[in-house]
Amino acid sequence: MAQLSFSRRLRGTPYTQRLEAAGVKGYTVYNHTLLPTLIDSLEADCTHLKQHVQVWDVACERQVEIKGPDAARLVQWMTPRDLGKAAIDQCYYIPLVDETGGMLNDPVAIKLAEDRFWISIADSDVLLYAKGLAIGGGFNVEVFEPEIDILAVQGPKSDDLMARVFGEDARKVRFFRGLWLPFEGREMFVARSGYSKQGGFEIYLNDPALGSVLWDALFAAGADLNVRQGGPNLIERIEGGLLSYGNDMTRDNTPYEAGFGKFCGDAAKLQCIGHEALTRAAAEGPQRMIRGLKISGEAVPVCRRPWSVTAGGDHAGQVTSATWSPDFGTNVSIAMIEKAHWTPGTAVKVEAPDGMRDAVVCTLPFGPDAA
Ligand code: THG
Repeated sequence: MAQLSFSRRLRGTPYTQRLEAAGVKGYTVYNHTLLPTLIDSLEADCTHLKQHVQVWDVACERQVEIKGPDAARLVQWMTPRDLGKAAIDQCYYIPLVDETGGMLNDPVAIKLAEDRFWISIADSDVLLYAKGLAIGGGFNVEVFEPEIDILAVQGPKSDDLMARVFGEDARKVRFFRGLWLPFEGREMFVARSGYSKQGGFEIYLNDPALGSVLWDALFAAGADLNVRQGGPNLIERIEGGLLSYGNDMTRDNTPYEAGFGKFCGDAAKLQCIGHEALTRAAAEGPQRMIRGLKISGEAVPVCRRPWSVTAGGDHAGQVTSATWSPDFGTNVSIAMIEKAHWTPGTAVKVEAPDGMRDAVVCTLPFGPDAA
């Protein structure tokens, strides 16, 4: 397999040296930044995550800061999620959509003050988009990328590890809320969030010089908790139904197709970008939607481009993420499935690179009872 060429454009993080010293085996590129995806093996990484606690370099989840008198108005213009009652230090999963109602990103937004937000972005260039909107629309805001490098602590022993490093207050952080907790004489935003279903925290490190200090503190405090380095795990995230922007949904999809209807307010009232298209899409109802698919046969290869899904010879959708799940004893996948075939239990065929396979539509997240 060909290698990636490294350069300044492919950004490292304050944790990269530590990752490499600990023997990281694989990266992907996310927001032009290295993101570790393989430590030992996908299966061993997944099993460890479900049993212990892992430290993840997710500094690639870059922050777009929007600050100033028009900050709240600009953020609300960018998303159909109603942020009217948003509380300070709370996190909100917000679809960003364009004028056609197409998804541009699915970030976590944090309201830090009435006039200050972080948009913790998935893999697309929201900084440029927000700057364009602010400049073109005459918003009185600053839009910039602050020096914030998230380190995630994920897994069932996360509370114990965090309490040892950040104090007992860490246990009080509620889901999708944050507290400013002390570390090395600074206060850092610590939220109960992260890209796994195993529970955990995200530490918004605000001094890159403290990156290896924080890393070392977590590993020193967690030796008896079997702490290990990790990263977003393909198996765990597909089982848990966590979507990946650019893979499972793109600009071609509305938030309703992505299953984000619950994160959309009344688009017409919000006057957000795309409100006309979204109002029409909501009235018509989606024609396709995100689903799980259990795919038969032995372990599937990596899904590098969408795999066609058919039913009785008709187009029924596409698989965009897939992997073998040791815990469920089957291949699990995330797919965009057309309305005529999206009922859980529907039998379909998947055109995998190594041949046709039988598959069954099911709900997300995957569970022992999923159809
Ligand atoms: N954390 C932070 N920023 C991020 C991510 C993150 N930016 C990029 C990417 N991940 C955005 N994607 C997601 C996808 C799912 C979730 C968060 C970010 C997530 N979803 C919860 C779930 O599905 O169980 C529910 C969220 C809710 O109920 O509001 O956590 O991981 N900082």
